[in-house]
Amino acid sequence: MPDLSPLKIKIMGLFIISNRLPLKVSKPGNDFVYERSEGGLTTGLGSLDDYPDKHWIGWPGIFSDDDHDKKQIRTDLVSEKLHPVFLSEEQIQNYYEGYSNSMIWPLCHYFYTYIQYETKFWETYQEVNRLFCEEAVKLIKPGDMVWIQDYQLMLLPAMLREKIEGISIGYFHHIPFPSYELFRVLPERAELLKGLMGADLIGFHTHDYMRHFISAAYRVLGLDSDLDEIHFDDRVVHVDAFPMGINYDLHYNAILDEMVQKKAKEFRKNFGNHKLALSVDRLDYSKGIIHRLKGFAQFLENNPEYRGEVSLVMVVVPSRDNVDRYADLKTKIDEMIGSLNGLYSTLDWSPVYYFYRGFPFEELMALYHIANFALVTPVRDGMNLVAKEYVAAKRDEPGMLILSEMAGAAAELREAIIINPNNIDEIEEALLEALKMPEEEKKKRMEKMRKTISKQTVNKWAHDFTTELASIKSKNDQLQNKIIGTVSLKEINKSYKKATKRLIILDYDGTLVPIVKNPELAIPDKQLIETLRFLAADEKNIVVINSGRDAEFLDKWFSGLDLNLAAEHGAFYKEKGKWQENIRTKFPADDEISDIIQKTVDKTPGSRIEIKKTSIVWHYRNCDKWLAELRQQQLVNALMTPCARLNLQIMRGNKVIEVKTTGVDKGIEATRLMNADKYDFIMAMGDDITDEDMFHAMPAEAITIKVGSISDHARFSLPQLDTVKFLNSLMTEGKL
Ligand code: GDG
Repeated sequence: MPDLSPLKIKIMGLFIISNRLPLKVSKPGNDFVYERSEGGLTTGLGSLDDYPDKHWIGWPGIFSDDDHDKKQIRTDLVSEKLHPVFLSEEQIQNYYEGYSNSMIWPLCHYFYTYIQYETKFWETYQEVNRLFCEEAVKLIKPGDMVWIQDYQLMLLPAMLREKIEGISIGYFHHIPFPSYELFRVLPERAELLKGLMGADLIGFHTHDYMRHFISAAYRVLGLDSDLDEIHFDDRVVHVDAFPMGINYDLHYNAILDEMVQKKAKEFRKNFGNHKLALSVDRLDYSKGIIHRLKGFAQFLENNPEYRGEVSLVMVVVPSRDNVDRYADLKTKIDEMIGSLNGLYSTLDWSPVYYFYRGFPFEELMALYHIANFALVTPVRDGMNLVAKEYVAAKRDEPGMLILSEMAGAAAELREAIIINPNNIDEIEEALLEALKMPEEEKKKRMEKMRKTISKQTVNKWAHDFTTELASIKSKNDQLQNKIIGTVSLKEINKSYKKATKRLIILDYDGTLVPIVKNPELAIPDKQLIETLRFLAADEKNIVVINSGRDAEFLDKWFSGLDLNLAAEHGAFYKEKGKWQENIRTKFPADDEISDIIQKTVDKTPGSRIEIKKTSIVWHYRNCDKWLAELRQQQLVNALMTPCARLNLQIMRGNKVIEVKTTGVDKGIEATRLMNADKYDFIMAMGDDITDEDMFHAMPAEAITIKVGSISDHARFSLPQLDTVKFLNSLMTEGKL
């Protein structure tokens, strides 16, 4: 979690980029008519008062081949800070209906078999993402913040990062992010993930989606994460959950509006006295409409006393019904409702009131308000705002929400009656439970849910996201500033040259040689040996290799050079050709610790044990990540008590768990070296947590360098492992 303390950010422009602009454009006569669409997103983003200069980039929702018309639309919208990206019918067909809605959408909703793949879908998806990028490049300046919305634009973050420097980029995924087993199905899985990695912050509705994404980044791109941070190139990409909310006041107060009240009365009168279960969704297979109808049919069949008492009011908003899959779904819904109504309807009661059309906002609010229950049964849903809107719009009236556990909203609305929509019995039972629930209980549960959603509003969602994005940007900037470039190299060179006595401490694995799967193969090459020889030949220099390796290994490769060596994380050091002990506590002679570690090795393929004089190490570089994480926790738990008893410390390193004697670390050795003489240039280079002990032990003016990644703990970083090149340029004042 990044530091969210108030930031001194210079507020620049905020650019929202989404597939659609928040408006409808039409041309009934000679002139264009623009109608603003006031969805939740528009409200949330509109509330971001910290950013007065807000722009929106997106498709205007109208096709035109006429340049004059396009120019006109652009001119009309620019004063509203809306910037159109014009797309052809074919582009919308292939990028939106095609790749977005026939590949990504079914996959993210676990409808693997519904995928339809055509090469031109993917080609157009890339082309349209590029068009969005081109429009954005014309408008966005360094320092601006960009917030990209949803799965139609997954390639855009990386495209923008490449084109414009110094911007902060956020991406929010409104739909579920599936488990790796599903995501791996996508032929372009790596490209999509790399596209997203261009962002500084990637947001999801729930922690589950976030977890799936981090796992996909590891399995597809091999990217390691540290909790919610993924290291990518020389940046940190943050991943977090931001559950989207609604405009709470608007929905809570809706019934105070005269028009809504009028409609509510009218509807109540027309529906008669029976109880109403309400559902509102777009026509989509993910929404569980068929499951709901089956559940309701079973409820009526098994509980005849409720026939004539309870109706299902179903609002299905038309969507994509020119696509076969959707047309089939519609036919199935029509048939099921037809047969259900045919079977049970009476002259004054219908089991299902079915509306295949959208309702004006006031009517929708009236329906929410009079409905006794909301029956929300998606088989997968990113969040589901309808559930939240219903709870708010009921105001203080008792109502009840029946909610699928497959909706993101279920993570927050725990007081709802939670069901698995695939279990038709559960839908029937939930209806019975809701019908029989005492009024007081309903009121209590609805109130608790109202409290939750009144806090987590859409405005808070937008504010939380942008605040975190700004904070991450400033953290990434700080980290970027640490990367050794021309300016900092010059500075380091200057103090190197000026110095009369220098202490240079170098870690070995991951600093002088790359980390490889088999540590025996990590041996120094000729170039490294020559560089070290050259460095040590300067009589002003004391050069030390301070490593976790044992004395034998270091002697084998470095005894021919005029270097000081320190082995086993500072437990032993070699000076003037002789090994000395730095150990304060001896490692116990019995086998208790090695037995525990050996057991872990036996059940973890790819891992191994290393027994050194002062420590025993469990290496897991070659293991499956998930299994290694599990075993790591188990091992630390198992080691805790014996280590406390034997006065040993457990240390987590880079893909290792090391048990060692207390009071010895690389920092102790660095301190010993610094106390042994006076230096006017002290430098330490290292790549992992054990090296940070050295960094901490050093005075503030020392040159501490993190190699291979970026770090909070070192003054500088060399994100690529090019220590040899760096050391050479240090000595020769050359370039990096
Ligand atoms: C995607 C994700 C995620 C519906 N019918 C009418 C109407 N609506 C409004 C509702 C609500 C919105 O549409 C639907 O929002 P959902 O969240 O339920 O679903 P998606 O549109 O699929 O949205 C979803 C969401 O993004 C946000 O991140 O929650 O999981 O799929 O606001 O009120 N509005 C009016 N008449 C209707 O007939 N006026």
